[in-house]
Amino acid sequence: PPTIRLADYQRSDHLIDRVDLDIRLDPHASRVTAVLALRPNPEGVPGAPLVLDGDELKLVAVALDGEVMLENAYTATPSGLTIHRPPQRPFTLSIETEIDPTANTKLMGLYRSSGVYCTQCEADGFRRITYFLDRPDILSIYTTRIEASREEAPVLLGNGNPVESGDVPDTDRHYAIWQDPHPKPAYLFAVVGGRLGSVSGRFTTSEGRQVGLGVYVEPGKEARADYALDAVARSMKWDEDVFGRAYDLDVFNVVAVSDFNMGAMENKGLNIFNDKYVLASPETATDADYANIEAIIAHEYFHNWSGNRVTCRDWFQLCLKEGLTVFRDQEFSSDMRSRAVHRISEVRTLRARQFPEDAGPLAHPVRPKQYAEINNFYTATVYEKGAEIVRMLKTLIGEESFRKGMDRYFADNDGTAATVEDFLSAFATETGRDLSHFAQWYERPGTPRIAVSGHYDAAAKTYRLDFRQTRPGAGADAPPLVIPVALGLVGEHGPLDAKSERVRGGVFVLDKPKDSLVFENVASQPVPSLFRDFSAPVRVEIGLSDAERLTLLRHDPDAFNRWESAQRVALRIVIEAARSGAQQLDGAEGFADALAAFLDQEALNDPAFAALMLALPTEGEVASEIGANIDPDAILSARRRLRQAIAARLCEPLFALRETLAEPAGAPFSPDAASAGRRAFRNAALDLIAVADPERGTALARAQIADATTMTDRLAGLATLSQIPGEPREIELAAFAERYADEPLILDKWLAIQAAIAEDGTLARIGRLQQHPAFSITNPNRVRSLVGVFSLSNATQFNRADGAGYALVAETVMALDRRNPQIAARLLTAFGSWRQLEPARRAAAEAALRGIAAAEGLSRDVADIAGRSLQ
Ligand code: HT7
Ligand code: ZN
Repeated sequence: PPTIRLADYQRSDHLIDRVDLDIRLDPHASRVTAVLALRPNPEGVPGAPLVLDGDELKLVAVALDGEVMLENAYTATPSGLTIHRPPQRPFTLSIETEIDPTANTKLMGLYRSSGVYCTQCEADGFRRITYFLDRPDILSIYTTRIEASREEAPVLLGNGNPVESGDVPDTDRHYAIWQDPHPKPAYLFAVVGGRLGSVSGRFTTSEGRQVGLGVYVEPGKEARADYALDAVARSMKWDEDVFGRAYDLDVFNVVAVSDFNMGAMENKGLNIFNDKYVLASPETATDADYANIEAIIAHEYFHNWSGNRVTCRDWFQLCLKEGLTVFRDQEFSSDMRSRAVHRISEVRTLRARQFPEDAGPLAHPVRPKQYAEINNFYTATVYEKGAEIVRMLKTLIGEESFRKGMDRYFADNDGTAATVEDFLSAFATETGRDLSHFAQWYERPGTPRIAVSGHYDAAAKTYRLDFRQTRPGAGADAPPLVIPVALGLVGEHGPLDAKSERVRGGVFVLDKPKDSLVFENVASQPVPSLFRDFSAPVRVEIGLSDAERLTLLRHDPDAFNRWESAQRVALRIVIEAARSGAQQLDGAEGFADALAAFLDQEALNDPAFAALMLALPTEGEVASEIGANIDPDAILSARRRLRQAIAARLCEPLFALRETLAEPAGAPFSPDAASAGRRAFRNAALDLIAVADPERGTALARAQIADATTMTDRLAGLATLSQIPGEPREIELAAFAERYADEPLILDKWLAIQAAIAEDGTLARIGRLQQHPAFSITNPNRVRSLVGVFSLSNATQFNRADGAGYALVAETVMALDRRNPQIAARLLTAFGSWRQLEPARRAAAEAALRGIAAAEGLSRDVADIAGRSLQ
């Protein structure tokens, strides 16, 4: 497939000021008439042909300034419409196309999901609706008339504000007209038509605008939409309070659909969501679901400014909206919940998804320089590492300057399509700083490594830290990165008040390949606490002993580093045990004792944080830390042994804490962070009790499944039981499936639990589940829950030495490719770390990848991932 390069960016030769759409919805033959008000771009090439994008389109008619065009004046194919000699003045082009939304299994463009018409246009789906200049720097004002059978689609929604609606005389059809006054790129266009229930609310903006809020869901599920509606109102308020951003239309609607390629989409005034991220009730949704709904509602809403009012010039600038908006939603969730707990979960996500991506063949800069298929660049690097860059910028320039820079960015670029340079220049102007060096973060792939060594001079009472930064794969001439290192010193009895003139506001800026700093007045040998709050997305190499790390666990005022210290000790133990195979784990007892002391003092004060302390690094994190010659079986076994050692030591205290933290009978449900934290701790405790004593764990888990009043507890009981082979597990799994037979989103959790069982029988189990009525290859949520979870969260079975795990995923990729290439390609990214495996598995994974790469008729999406993975 052709490669598109950032360096080749050229302005469009034509502009589209207005778009008038008439969309007549029909299950198989929807008709779209687009009237485009075009003009030559004064900054483009005069007289250039007008080349409009299309994708699987059928042209019905085309007219220029109202006159039917002669056939030799244009060329139309399913993938494009070229007007050979467009007028050198403003003109209108009317284009009629016909589409079959029912046959649209790619879920891009206009499609039907459970009888509901909806659209998905990012990144390049609008061209599947009509011929267009489908690029984000073409901003137009849209008016949309939607028409449908009143019976089939009583609800008709579009972007902007509703202006008119009524019946189509002498038919069973009706229409609605929507007008969006804000110029937008085509990727933000949306319509919805269907039989939907809704809940509604109102919000008055800081500017006095009365906004009608609506959340539309499958009829009968309205009660499950209240939490999402509330999250919309809280997001609106937060963006006003924290970023000074008010909403700018009279309505804001959210629609939940059940077939959706990603989480949600920020179409102007009409956000469309995967129903998984809207629907919630205590009986059906877990605490994690509630937190995700809150975060994703906020994320899509925040795009209204970071993405919609200021959009991207081209898709290379994707991080400009996504990284920034992830940063904004992370801040929102931190304000709504516990900041420390949230930060830890952000870093866990980054390490689980982005670090491996950055270490493998799919690594790319946060702002890629080239792509073959843009849909493959909605990655953890663009989103999560992109957010970390914004966070580092804030750390470097300080809170006040950051807010001023953001205000300037929005003011200077409102209504335009911007670049990363525009973003940084707002902060450079505001602070008078040169940020060109900092901009390197957008350009270089790979996770930097920071080697640190500490030297205490007892006589001089000074402590020196030497830093050295390297980026894997970067040549010696590669410029160093600007890295904010938030740090402090900790002593045997607590934090030390030592000062260094190079540390301002608790932050040292490392912007050279090597640098040192000296703390004065250090009374005794300290332990350095580095990269507090994970102040930069780097790997740190420092030779601290377990004892030093456990000092940080006890005394570091930085909650993130307390947790991090425990993780580091656990990683050291697991990695050594995986390498040696030794049954005896060196240091496990001391670690378990430290955890016991921590629990004793703090579990009751902050159960959510305590639950995170109990969670050992995942098998994936251990593998990513080892980095080469990985044997997943050895990692699983070593990690299990450490869990057993900890569980044996903590079993009784955990049992007692679990009782103390039990909700009083009849207590009302709340999804808030405090209640969720108590549930998280109780369930982490249950899991460890079951490790120490499977019989007792089985009894407790079964009782919890039977008595649970929340989905969090019922599912946690089932998850614990799923790790204990035997009849009770199979009985409870079957009962759960029966109980929730009509709840696809709950059965997704049931599929996921089984896909993650680290046992030889899982492959056969998955084979059976693929035939189960709960599974469907046509629904992305089902595929992600079964095959996606298997590939990402079941390291030993996906990486089976006989290659059968790879074969299962490869077969699913191939079965999906024609139907939904985006989902197929995403599934295939599970092979991204294949080069780091031990030789036998590496060979098996490579063979599976080569088999896919050699297949005929691959989509661009899958061909791109397979090709890059093998590079
Ligand atoms: N901006 C959106 C990204 C997106 C997407 C969403 C649904 C289906 C296909 C999609 N392609 C790209 C979602 C977001 O990150 O906010
Ligand atoms: Zn986004």
